[in-house]
Amino acid sequence: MIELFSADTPNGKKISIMLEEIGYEYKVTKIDLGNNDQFKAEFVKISPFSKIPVITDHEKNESIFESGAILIYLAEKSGKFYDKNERLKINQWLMAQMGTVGPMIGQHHQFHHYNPGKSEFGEERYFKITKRIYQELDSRLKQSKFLAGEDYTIADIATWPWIARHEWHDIGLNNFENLKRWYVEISKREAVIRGFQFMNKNQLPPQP
Ligand SMILES: N[C@@H](CCC(=O)N[C@@H](CS)C(=O)NCC(=O)O)C(=O)O
Repeated sequence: MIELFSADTPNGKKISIMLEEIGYEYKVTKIDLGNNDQFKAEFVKISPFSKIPVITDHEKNESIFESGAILIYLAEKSGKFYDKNERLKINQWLMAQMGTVGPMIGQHHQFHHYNPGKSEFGEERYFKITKRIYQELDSRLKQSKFLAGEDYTIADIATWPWIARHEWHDIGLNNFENLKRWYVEISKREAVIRGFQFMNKNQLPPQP
């Protein structure tokens, strides 16, 4: 049994989607970030930077933090979405999500969605960077069906929940034909819908 410590955010959804995709039984333990649950001593023991998501694999008595590391762990354990022959490509797109897509779009959420009007510089900077990321992903998806090649992998699972916040971004997913095609196709996968709803059964992936 896997226990998923999480919150209803793009980083949190990466792991519920993966667990649904590989068909593992899992239990969700909610970490209420607004209530500072992430700083409680018990949680910090398994999450040194006080961040969700974390999983505990109770079968092995092993806890894993950092969503990219969790995806790799679950992919290796299940033998899914992480083809041994394609790992060099998958790792690059996964690391690009971890180092660029998530952190930059996360800042766009902070300045544009949660705190508009507080910093013109921050709003402009992350709006521009997010637009660039849309363009860069669109270019990649013009040449390739999925991010790392012909197959759906953990790189797509890591990236998709960030684009699922497209309504907050005000960039216009409809203007990016290839990114939209990829987004819509993944949003129709049953496991993705179940994983997306892991904390709120009424949510559906927003369609462009
Ligand atoms: N690089 C980390 C980022 C995780 C992250 O930023 N989690 C946020 C929620 S999406 C969090 O737990 N924030 C709480 C805090 O920093 O206090 C990962 O991918 O796991």
